[in-house]
Amino acid sequence: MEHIEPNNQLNLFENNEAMQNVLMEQANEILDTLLDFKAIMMYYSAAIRRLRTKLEILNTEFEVKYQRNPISNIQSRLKSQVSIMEKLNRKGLPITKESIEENIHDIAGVRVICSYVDDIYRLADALVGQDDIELVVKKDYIVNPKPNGYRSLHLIVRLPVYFTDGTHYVTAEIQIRTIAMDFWASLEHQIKYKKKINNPEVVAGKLKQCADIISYTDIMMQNIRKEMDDEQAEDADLAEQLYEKLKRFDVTLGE
Ligand code: 0O2
Repeated sequence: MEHIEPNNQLNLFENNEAMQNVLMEQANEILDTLLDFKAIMMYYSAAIRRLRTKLEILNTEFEVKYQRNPISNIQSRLKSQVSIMEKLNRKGLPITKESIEENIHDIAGVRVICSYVDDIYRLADALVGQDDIELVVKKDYIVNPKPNGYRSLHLIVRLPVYFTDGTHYVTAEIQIRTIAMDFWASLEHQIKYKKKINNPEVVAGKLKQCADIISYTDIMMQNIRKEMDDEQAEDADLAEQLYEKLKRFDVTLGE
């Protein structure tokens, strides 16, 4: 074994200690960054919970007033850290707390699935009309579908979330679409990420055709429902009207 003079041993020890300090400082910085990131994600997670509650309350209100749930299902997700990094990289943006908050608007994502197209707009208007919701961007892919046939109403909203250190304003993306539009989008999404597709143009053509059929069906279904609603309103005698009112008492208020 190599013999180290006592003086050199001391140097080595000091060097090791200095090295350890540098590593500890670096680890400290990395942990601070990660904790910053965790705090941001906590704000977005809180925003999702606030939005879900708002949507659930609107759903109950519609049920009490009109005996019909506009919302069939609510899904939500927090964008993964890897996806956030990928998106920033793709856009050539720096990976910092500020850059994330400024440029990525879909970290908090809420998808609302409705039965009918008119419910989508009624719900969107009711939500955006609330005092603490600011509409940042609205993309109406129902009126203006994407060339591939994608239909959905996208809202980027900004809302406050309250913590002990104050109020934080965060953005969230809300996608609102019908059950049929959602069915289409999930298949199209799966196909998009498939590595090998035989005849991609043929598949794209078929998907576009399905999207158009779905859009037609959505409108037909909505018209049938409206006709039924109108008939019911016109024909109901007093006994039926009383029965309809009594049914409202059965609505679960979500307490
Ligand atoms: P994921 O995995 O669903 O989150 P931006 O987000 O603003 O940078 P863009 O394209 O301007 O990008 O936003 P846009 O058009 O509002 O679309 C955002 C999201 O809508 C997508 O998120 C999808 O969820 C959905 N979407 C948009 N176009 C399509 C489509 O053609 N097919 C399907 N199936 N979904 C679509 P991400 O981040 O792409 O993916």
